[in-house]
Amino acid sequence: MKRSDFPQDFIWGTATSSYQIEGAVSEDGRGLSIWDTFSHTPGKVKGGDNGDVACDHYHRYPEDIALMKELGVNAYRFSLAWPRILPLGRGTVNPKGLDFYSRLVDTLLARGITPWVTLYHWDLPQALEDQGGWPERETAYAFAEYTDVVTRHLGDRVKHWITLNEPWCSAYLGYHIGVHAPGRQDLNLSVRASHHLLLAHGLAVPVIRQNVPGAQVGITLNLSPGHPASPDPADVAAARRFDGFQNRWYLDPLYGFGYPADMLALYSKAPPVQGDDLKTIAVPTDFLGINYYSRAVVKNGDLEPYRFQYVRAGEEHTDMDWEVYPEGIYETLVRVGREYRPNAIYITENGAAYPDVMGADGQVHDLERVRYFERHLDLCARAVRHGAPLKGYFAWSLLDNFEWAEGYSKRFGLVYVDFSTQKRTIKDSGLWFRDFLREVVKSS
Ligand code: JJW
Repeated sequence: MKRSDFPQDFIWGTATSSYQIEGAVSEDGRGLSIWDTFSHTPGKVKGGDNGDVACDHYHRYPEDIALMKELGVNAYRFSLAWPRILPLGRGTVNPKGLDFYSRLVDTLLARGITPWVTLYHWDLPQALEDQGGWPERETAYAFAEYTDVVTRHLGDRVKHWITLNEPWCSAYLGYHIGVHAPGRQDLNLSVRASHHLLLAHGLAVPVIRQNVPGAQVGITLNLSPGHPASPDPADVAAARRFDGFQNRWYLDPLYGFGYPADMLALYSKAPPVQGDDLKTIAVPTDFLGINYYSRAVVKNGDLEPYRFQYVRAGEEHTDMDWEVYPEGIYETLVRVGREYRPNAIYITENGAAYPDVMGADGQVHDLERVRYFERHLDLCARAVRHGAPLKGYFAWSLLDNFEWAEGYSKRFGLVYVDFSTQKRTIKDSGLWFRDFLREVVKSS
């Protein structure tokens, strides 16, 4: 598997998100986000960790861009912290927040790295959560206003825009099971949240197109194939429900099919669809972003209202205890390409956590991660050969960072971060990625 197994114009990048790397949470007028509140609530995040300092990327971004340059990537996916720009979520703009992202974008462009901006990667302004958060329709309108502010400011230089990252996580982990911010636990709230997240996307896309000449716009979903634990029809039906829960609930409305009827039937309260909402959500986009980590194996079970349960499958697992299942990236790319016909697909995240240690030689020999990347990229190349419209790949993540409820205990970086000194060391996987990207296409 070589770089030349992919098209010449393929996009190669690394990805991060604001709360996971920036730190500087009280600097330059930044407002609070739901992750500040959540991570400072005892018992919510492993080890009591929080994003107050994280990778200190707010101050160290020039060094981090230099690392990207060393890796040889041609794109960088990062997110904007909404509460840096609108500290109360809507209304007064904080120019210093915009200035930071403007400097970041200018530094990337000066170094020949294309910025890919995610507008919402989970750090909702706390002020909006205080008014009800994503279960309230107003939050979708606030997102469209925020999108207007930032695209007017950065749209002359940033052409690649991702509205939302993993709305399944925001809705389900944040509002149903409460393991992520804001930590509320109510199925009905999560269904409402999922609709308003999709509505926020649909409202934002035309705003981006209006403000950004030549914009490429999409949304990023975290998709997983769901496989039945046995051929028993009850398990096969459970896998279908998992697919509805994880994948179709988002894909179907985005591609004009409305909410899946089998899933609607599981909810006692339907999502609060008004007027033309489904048309708004199905606005054409330029690409679909897919984050792929693993598959799910499920059987008929008790998880309400979905009535499946996860089964631990396979032999190989990452430090997140997620199965290493490279075939799933191929299955997802080919299936989504055929069934939904997106104009383009980008893998906007793929990667693995392993318990890395800094060796006595000052190096990090993360050979399992190297294998993870090799095997997933091999199957991406196969998906391209079999017609999937895959146009690029972003490794998660550039840096070890704040892995949400797992705190700093899970390391996903191509670059190791010593959180006591902020020293960065490119891991063997980062060196492997650099060498992979350096491979020159030989002419025959
Ligand atoms: C599911 C936990 C039940 C991130 C999940 C928790 C359920 C008690 C990696 N993607 O850091 C999925 N990541 O910010 C976005 N992807 O359920 C980027 N999915 O427990 C990465 C976490 C995740 C999850 C984490």
